[in-house]
This record gives sequence, C-alpha cells and structure tokens, in this order.
Amino acid sequence: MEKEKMLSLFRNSLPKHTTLVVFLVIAVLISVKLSHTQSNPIINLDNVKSLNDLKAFNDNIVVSPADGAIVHSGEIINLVIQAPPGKSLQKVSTEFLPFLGVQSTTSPFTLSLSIPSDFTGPLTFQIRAEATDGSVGGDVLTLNVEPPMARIIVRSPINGQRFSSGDTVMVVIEPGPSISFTKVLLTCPGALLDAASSPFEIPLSIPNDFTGQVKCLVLAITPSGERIGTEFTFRVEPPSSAVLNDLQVDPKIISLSFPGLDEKITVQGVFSDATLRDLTLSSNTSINSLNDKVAVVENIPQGKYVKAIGPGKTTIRVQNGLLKTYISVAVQIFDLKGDLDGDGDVDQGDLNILLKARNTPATGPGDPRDLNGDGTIDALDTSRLQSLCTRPRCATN
Ligand SMILES: [Ca+2]
Ligand SMILES: [Ca+2]
Repeated sequence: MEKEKMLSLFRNSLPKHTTLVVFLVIAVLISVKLSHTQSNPIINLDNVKSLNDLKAFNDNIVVSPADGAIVHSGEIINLVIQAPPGKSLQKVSTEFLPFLGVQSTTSPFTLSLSIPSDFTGPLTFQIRAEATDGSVGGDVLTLNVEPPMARIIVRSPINGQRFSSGDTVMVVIEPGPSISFTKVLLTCPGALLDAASSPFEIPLSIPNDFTGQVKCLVLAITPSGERIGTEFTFRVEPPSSAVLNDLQVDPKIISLSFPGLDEKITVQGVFSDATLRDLTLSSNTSINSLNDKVAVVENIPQGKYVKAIGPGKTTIRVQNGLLKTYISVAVQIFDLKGDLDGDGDVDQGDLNILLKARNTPATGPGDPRDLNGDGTIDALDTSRLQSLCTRPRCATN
C-alpha cells in the first residue's frame, strides 16, 4: 500500500485539526525510528508521549481480501477487519467507494461489500475503524475488479478448434465457481445429447461426410431449476488421409435477371475414401468472381452466395488445393438481343435503360447494353438498339 495514498485518503476522513495531529504523530514515529542513528533536536520521545492522547492507529486492520486481490463484477466480497493489538473495535465502515458503502457496529467486523455488476477496473477505498477507546484508524485497500466469471465453462472443445470428419469430439462442460448443475443439454446440428451427472462429458460424433463450421448450444440446469446457456463453435475439415480427387459446384450456370439478386452455391469434393464432402465453407476453398462489376461472392453464415452487381457476364472461380472449377454468371442478359428488361421485346423501356447508362464504361465484354462491344455505352449503342426495336419507333405495346 502506498503511504502517500493512504494518508491522503485518511486525511479526508478526519476533522482538519485531527489530520494535522495525525500527521505529526507519524512524523514523530518516523523521527523516533531515525533517532537510533541520528538525533533530532526538535522532536523527541517526550513529544510522542505528550501527543499520545491523540489515540490514532493505522495498523493493518484488513485481514482479507489481500491488497490487490482479483475479484469479479457482481460478486459479494467479505471484508474481514481485525482490531489492532490491545484495542477492540466498535465500528468499521468503508469510505471513498464509487458506489454504496457498508458499515458495521457489531463484532465480528466482517463487511459484505457488493461489487456492482457493471463495475470493472481497480477499486481503491478506505476501511475506517473506531476503537472502543475512541481512537480511529484506517486501511486503504485496492481490489482489481474483473468481468464476471463464466457460470458455465466449456472446457472442450476450445472455441474454433479444428477437427476432421469422422472424429468424435469430447464436449466437456464444467460449472463455474460456486454453482452446480444437475443436467447439461447439448444441441448441435443433427444432434441432441445430454449428460445428467458430473463430470459433464458428452461425446459428439462428426459424420464422415460432414465439413464446415459447427455451432453448438449448451444448456445447463442448476439444482434450483435455473437454466443457463452458452455456445461454442468448432471447424470440421476433411480427414488428412482422404485425397481430394474432384471438385463439383452447384449450380454450374447462374443467370440473375437484375442487379441485387443472388443465388446460393455449394461446392462438393469427391474424396479418395469414396465420400462426397461439402467444401463450400472449408478454409481451403476459395471462391472468387473474375469481374466484381458484374457479380461478387458473398460469405454469410448461411453459406456462399453469388450476388449480381451490374449487367454483364463473369466467371466464378472455385479452387481447393490444386483443383479448380468454374461457375458461369450472367446478369440481366436475356434471349433477345437488345431486350434489357427481360420482357421479351425491344422497345422504349429497353432504350430508357440504355440512356440511363449513357457515357459510362461497360462492365466488360458481356455487358448487354454495350451493343457494339466497344467497351462504352454511348450514342452508338442507342442507335444500334433503335434498329433492333420490335415495333416501329420503338413503341411500347
Ligand atoms: Ca424489353
Ligand atoms: Ca458501345
């Protein structure tokens, strides 16, 4: 404990004149200690005796917790206070807490201090004690308040751990400090398991053809019937012994009518152990659009999606290891040339789409608006479209 800090806190808790005197007593005590090696002509032992009726003490009165102890938000801390030698206490209290303090006037002097559930960080405060002889003393304590302890602990698997298809994952659930469970339920994709006695160990079999990210929910029931839950995730990759022989995608061709639309894709691997495994979400699989102006690959928790960005054509390249395969993507491309809105004719409606994009670069060689294929959407394309109109003067029907 820093003496400076203690003094400054202590000083604030006492009337002004008392503070001064306490200061002098300490100074005298220090000088007495020093007087073994050097004499002090101003303050001597007689001064100490004459000041003795001040009745202040500053012994270490806090038995526990230890200064610097780690506690947790929401916990109730028992502050155990003891009287200094030769004294008995009549009142102890906490001071300078950033939240509601506690005090006691009955022995044994144990204060139950509730740490607010939203408080974290160092907590420095003073314990003030009054002895039956009228003397007062104090002790400064710093506790380190950490976020609350988990009430339900997943010992295994470690979050994000990697396993192989066909493995058995031993799920180990433990109750947190000062809590117990009567039952633990485990819900994973395709599996609902439980354990009714401690240790809560639940073997979870991973199907041989399964790969990807797995999220499991744990529900624990306490003796009072309270249900508390947590979750964990792990990854499943194909077993290293199985060789990937072929890569398949579904669908192989994607046609999206307009920008903003998307379509889900799946990637499957044919392995040497005669097993087909979904590799869509495998960390070894890369899926990339060769033209982001036309379509992009979106990675959302539900899977991989090809999303249309602009009119045109692109290719999605799917790669796992050395194997590659491709998906053809067409956005806003319809059977009839010049039909830009897909209603089966070429008319003013299509011309309007072209005019809106006038003097902008095409998304690429497959842009349906770039009718002359020169890489720019301009007047040359509008006149080309007018020549393609289904009805005279590009009339709408
Ligand atoms: Ca049309
Ligand atoms: Ca053009």
